[in-house]
Amino acid sequence: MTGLFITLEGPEGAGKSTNRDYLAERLRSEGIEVVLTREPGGTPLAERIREVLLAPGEEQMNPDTELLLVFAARAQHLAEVIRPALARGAVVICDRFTDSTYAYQGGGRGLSLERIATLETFVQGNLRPDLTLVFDLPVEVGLARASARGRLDRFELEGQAFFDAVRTAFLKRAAAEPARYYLLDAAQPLAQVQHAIDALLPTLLERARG
Ligand code: T5A
Repeated sequence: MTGLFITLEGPEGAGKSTNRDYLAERLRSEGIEVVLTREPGGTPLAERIREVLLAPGEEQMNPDTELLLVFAARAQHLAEVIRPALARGAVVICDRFTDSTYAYQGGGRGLSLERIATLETFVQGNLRPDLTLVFDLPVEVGLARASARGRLDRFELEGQAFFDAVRTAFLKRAAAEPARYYLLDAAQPLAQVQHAIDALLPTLLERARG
């Protein structure tokens, strides 16, 4: 039996964490085993790598270092959490995954997409999400939501051009593979975003029950 791998993606402050919890609750109330996790992070060791990635520091992080740290955390997360959960038939809901690498390190930092694809295959083999929800919204709306929470992390300190490139990369990936991506207008009021998620539930339940 293999489970269902769902990822939530989008720019800063798009509502991924809020709706990750919402989706998990809806599936659990139907008796489905859900493993809720996030990237970078998801295991104690991967969370330590997350701290390194997010902490602003005096020494500028080289983009290749950033890319390798993201995939190092992912290798640990896959081995310890994601693969075992999928193997026992659970639904894994992950707040960000490799689409974020294509968007932030590829789009934002301008690293080669081929290099990212090489690391993706090295770390994941042929594992890819079954479904990816992309929470799309104007950059300034997302950043305003994120800044309302207080101190900004190393990525949130980037400028408008970086986040425009991130958003464009997500939209491009979603357009290129419509069967895997489900695009949501995350600028809408939360109730409407969750209404759109509800519309997906019958399909998700069917797939989760195999
Ligand atoms: N990263 C990650 C990479 O560079 N490469 C990678 O490969 C990976 C995996 C991780 C950072 O790491 C980078 C990208 C990121 O910069 P993170 O904390 O996981 O950071 O990601 P963030 O996007 O920074 O997380 P946020 O918490 O800021 O955004 P969320 O989760 O999208 O938003 P959420 O749910 O916390 O909501 C933010 C606020 O908006 C409100 C919520 O109540 C909350 O206050 N809100 C709404 N308000 C109005 N209307 C709605 N529809 C709303 N939805 C939510």
